[in-house]
Amino acid sequence: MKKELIKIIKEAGEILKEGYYTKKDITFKAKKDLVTQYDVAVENFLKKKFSKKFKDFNLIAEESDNANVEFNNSIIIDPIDGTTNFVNGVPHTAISVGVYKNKKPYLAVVYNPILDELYTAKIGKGAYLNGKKLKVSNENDFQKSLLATGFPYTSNTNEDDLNDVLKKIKLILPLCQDLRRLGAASLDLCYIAKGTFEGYYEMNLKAWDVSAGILILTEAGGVVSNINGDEYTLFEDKYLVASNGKIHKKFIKNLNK
Ligand code: LIP
Repeated sequence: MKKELIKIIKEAGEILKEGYYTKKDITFKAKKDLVTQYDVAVENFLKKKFSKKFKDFNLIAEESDNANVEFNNSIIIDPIDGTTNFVNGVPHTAISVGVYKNKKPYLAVVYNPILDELYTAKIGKGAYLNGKKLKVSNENDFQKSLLATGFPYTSNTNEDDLNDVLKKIKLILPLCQDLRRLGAASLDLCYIAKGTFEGYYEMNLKAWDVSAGILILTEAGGVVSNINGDEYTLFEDKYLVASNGKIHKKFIKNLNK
């Protein structure tokens, strides 16, 4: 299944790439939450191919109505993660696809066709970037750790969320090396997997933002949890906290100070 999945996602990458260099029609799903004709085109392409090839899986996708779709055995699709980057010509954007069996991650692909970076993972078989095995960093000093975060669209409309975003930045920033906001959650997780970042946290993520990145990171030796340090539950937990594992306890402690 992995080979076929990658082949299809690489083909879809051509649509993303074409769109990246073309003028786009932009509509707003909500304040600040963009969608273009390319998000829809990539999603439709993937759904059409997956429904033919992988009949045993339900398809859950960002631009679709997923109301009555069962999660158990599913392929969770973000056609363009980092849409704001995509629209503005920031080359940090990717197609993210996570395959779940009995609600557990099974296969994952995150593909940035602009930088030609293909991250893949299979449960128990490791994580790879363009075929090269990935391993998280060995840094265990929180003060020397480069972290990333994201600002959910809801923080622009919900004052409690905005206050929480600001509160956590105030807590974390003085304690770590620095804090990045690159704008694509799937890639943030891959960047920990390859040892670039030590950690990442964000609230209100959607399943498609992280369905693939979670497996890529854990297969590279990293850890994903909720804000209490317990198992992160897709579709349910408010916060996702991810790290190289070595700083995780400290990370959880510092986020909750
Ligand atoms: C976005 C992300 C971004 C995050 C936003 C949003 P989209 O996904 O990956 O990093 O901060 O909350 O979920 O909308 O570009 O697919």
